[in-house]
Amino acid sequence: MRIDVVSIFPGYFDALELSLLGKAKQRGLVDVRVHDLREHAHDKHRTVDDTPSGGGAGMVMKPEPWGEALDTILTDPGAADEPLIIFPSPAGEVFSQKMARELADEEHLVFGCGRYEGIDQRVFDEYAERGRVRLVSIGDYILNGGEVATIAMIEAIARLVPGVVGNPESLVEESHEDGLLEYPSYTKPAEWRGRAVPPVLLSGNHAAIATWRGEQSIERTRRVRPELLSREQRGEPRGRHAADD
Ligand code: 6GU
Repeated sequence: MRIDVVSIFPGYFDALELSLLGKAKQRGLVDVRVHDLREHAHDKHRTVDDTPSGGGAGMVMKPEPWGEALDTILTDPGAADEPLIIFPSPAGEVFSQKMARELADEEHLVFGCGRYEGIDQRVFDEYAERGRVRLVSIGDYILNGGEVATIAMIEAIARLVPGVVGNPESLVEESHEDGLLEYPSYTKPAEWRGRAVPPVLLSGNHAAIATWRGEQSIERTRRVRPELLSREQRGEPRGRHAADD
């Protein structure tokens, strides 16, 4: 998978060199390239923002550096025919494990990280007319820019690319993969500070362990995230539910 990122703070993405993602990069499973938007600003101060048309607080990112940066990426010989451009934005559709699975099937993703009050709307309109564009939020709170959101999305997507996570079984047992939160985990010692590992986990009875884990998942989801449960799991008459998709 090829991933290009455009940002005025390329240093944020040094974090992608660490751990699993760094290894996946080294092994050529994900090819991440980070571009400094200011390389595409040609005045003396390499200006990327300006005052909002119509007035108001804050600054808006100018369209010209964005156009030049994105055109450079899209015309690179290594680019896919139809890359998907993602603009992280609190005004976008909300990122989820389901979206991560969809995006992990893409050949080429381009993330355009806005700062300030956002990017001139004509940039979205231009690239939506020429190809595929999605505005994506990582939740209902405000960050100062798209960089941290992009790192979160790249981590969630890249770990679903075949080969990135060593044991693919660990992917299916996680929170959100089956629409439920994950059951609690324990390891040795069997007792720590007077707290025992639940005896069923030491019983060797694999069916009983699977049943216990399933019950724990549903109980935890009901307590912390009841909206994730289907009507059936909540004990209501059956109807369609997003978790069944
Ligand atoms: Cl994608 N960007 C910003 N600036 N804030 C956010 C966000 C994105 N998702 C949630 N908050």
